[in-house]
Amino acid sequence: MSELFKGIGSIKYEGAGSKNPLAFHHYNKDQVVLGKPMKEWMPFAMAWWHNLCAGGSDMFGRNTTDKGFGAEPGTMEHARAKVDAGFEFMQKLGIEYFCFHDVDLVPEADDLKETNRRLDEITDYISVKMKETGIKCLWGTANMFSNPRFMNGAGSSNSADVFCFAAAQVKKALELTVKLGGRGYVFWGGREGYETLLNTDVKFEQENIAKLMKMAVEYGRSIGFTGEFWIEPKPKEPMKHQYDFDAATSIGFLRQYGLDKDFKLNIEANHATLAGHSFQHDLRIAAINDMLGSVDANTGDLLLGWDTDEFPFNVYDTTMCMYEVIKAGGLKYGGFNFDSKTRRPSYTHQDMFEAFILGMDTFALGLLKAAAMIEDGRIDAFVKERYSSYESGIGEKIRKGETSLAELAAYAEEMGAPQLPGSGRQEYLERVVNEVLFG
Ligand code: XUL
Ligand code: CO
Repeated sequence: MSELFKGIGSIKYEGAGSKNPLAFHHYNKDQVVLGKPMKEWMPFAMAWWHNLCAGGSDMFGRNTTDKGFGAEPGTMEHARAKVDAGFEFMQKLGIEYFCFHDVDLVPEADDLKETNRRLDEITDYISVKMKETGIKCLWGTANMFSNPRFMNGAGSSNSADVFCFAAAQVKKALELTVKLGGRGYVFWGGREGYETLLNTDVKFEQENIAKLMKMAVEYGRSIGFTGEFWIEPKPKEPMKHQYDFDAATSIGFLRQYGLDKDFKLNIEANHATLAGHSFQHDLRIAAINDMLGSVDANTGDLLLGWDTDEFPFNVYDTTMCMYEVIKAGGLKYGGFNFDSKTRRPSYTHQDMFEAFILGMDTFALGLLKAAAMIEDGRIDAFVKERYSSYESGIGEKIRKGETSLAELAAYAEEMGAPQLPGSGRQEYLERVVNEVLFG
């Protein structure tokens, strides 16, 4: 196998002063931060679909990037060329994990048996590459949204036959995830939602999605999948409304159907902002419910307002992300999957490398700055002080659940009017953040 990314060697850490576009300026994989090397805080992953498949096309124009890697697209030769390209790419960047959908790996055949045979063949090849390089699988999933058969959803489809096809894809994708030693299995419900309530039985559809997930858990555990299942919330796009709207909605769904023991969440930055939240918000909601499984690392553009899947660039966002991740004690099974693609005009192979370097450096800065915020201590101290009225007296009784409405009312009557609750000091706190970031 010959080198595909000629002229690009392995990417090294050169430090903040370097101007070399093909070097890390902040991501220093073995640098210890709060007791753990950077690479352990942030197991980075390459998304097969964006990096090896997406060619820069959009609704208005065809591909700008050549992702043939020397082979004819739509062939098994091309599928193998993508494996070669992917492993060379990950090795050069020091990326230790990848994530995949079934149909990212091979061209889908007309019948399922042939697609599955192709998947067996390609994963044999991927397994060899994994052994050779030490690169691992972070998570697998089934694409149940691209093929026209899934126009009304997969688990939520009105067609029982489509539901069966989805079940078959989930079964196979789980087998592949186990074969490749994946740490997680993702359900992103791209078309699990509706376009109009006029034709939709929401309750029935949600029950069916839960049934599909339950069967996936049972089957996955029966074939030795010991990792975590993750729902990846997203409010809309492609559907007008998607059932896994955001972290809070997905957690409610998992609890309602008894799936919360096996499932956690895969939080994607661009999905959180589409839901009208910040990335940090959905991470926090997941974390406080012990549901923070993994992260799809990207960013949207608030001026555009759709799922642009850009490489992370905003250090405030990655700082607040890593602040949540550190506070949650890190990700147990999960990682940071760059569900991100280069912009349409960034069409060269070098752009692919520079995009990952941007993402990894932006997260490294985020980790360093979040650790500094925690070590600085002013924000934690402020939050603690802000709730200090619950440390003693009547507040302590409320906190411990040792009081009643009648007792509180009597207390309030005695007190007269409470004082104002103390300034939130947002501007001060934001200045603290800036101070930590910029000195
Ligand atoms: C789509 C998206 C998916 C999932 C996996 O918005 O994020 O790529 O991550 O299906
Ligand atoms: Co994603």
